[in-house]
Amino acid sequence: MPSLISIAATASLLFAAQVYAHGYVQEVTLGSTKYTGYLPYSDPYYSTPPQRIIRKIPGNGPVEDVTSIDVQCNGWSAGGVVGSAPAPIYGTVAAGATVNFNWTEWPESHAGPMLTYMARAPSDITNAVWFKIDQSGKDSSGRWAAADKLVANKGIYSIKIPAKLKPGQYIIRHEILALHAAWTYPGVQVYPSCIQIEVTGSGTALPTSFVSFPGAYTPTTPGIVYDVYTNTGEYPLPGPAVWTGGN
Ligand SMILES: *[C@@H]1O[C@H](CO)[C@@H](O)[C@H](O)[C@H]1NC(C)=O
Ligand SMILES: [Cu+2]
Repeated sequence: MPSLISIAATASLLFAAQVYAHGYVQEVTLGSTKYTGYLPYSDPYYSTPPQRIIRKIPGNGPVEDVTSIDVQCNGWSAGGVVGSAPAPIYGTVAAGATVNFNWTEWPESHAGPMLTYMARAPSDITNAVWFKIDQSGKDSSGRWAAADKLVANKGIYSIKIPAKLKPGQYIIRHEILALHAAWTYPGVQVYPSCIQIEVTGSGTALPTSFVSFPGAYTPTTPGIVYDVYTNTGEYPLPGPAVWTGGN
């Protein structure tokens, strides 16, 4: 283990994290291999930073401007933390395998959907290169992917890498949209996480339509603006349809 420069600074930041109580992906399991996520309250304090497959994030707080570059991979560009900066390594996973995202304790108040995109690398990920592989909003009994199901499942959300996806390097962009203040805009809280992977297998499928981040969501997109307290109707999941060609 690399040594911590400042235990005290880390401890006080961890305390702050609990006070604000939002969240991020702290661990990801690709098939059967577990990878620790980028831990914003301890990784920066190591003299030799641990190498992660998840791109750096500024903390456990949200991105609230859906038109900002920060919405891509979770950054705080005003504070000099560009979430889209490449991570040093990537994980390996077979097409068709399960990916488990392990979120830090998610606040019950933060209701909203969970959506997962991928982009094939290398590419300029500010272009329209993203396709959606999974989404989960509100079910017919009013239970949300986050927080209801996520909390019941001990912070784990699972997806599958499309089984016929062409092998190669990709970025997974997994996110929660917290809607507790989204009756107006700004209000939605975006919690994206970008994970670098190499997909193995013999598939040949690739999607043909793509969206960009920023771009896929606008301040007037249904589902970006949504009143969770009074709207008992179906939740309109924002972004494109899920690409099913890889299954
Ligand atoms: C999620 O990650 C944390 C931190 O590594 C770990 O303590 C916890 O057991 C993990 N949760 C599950 C359900 O594996
Ligand atoms: Cu919060």
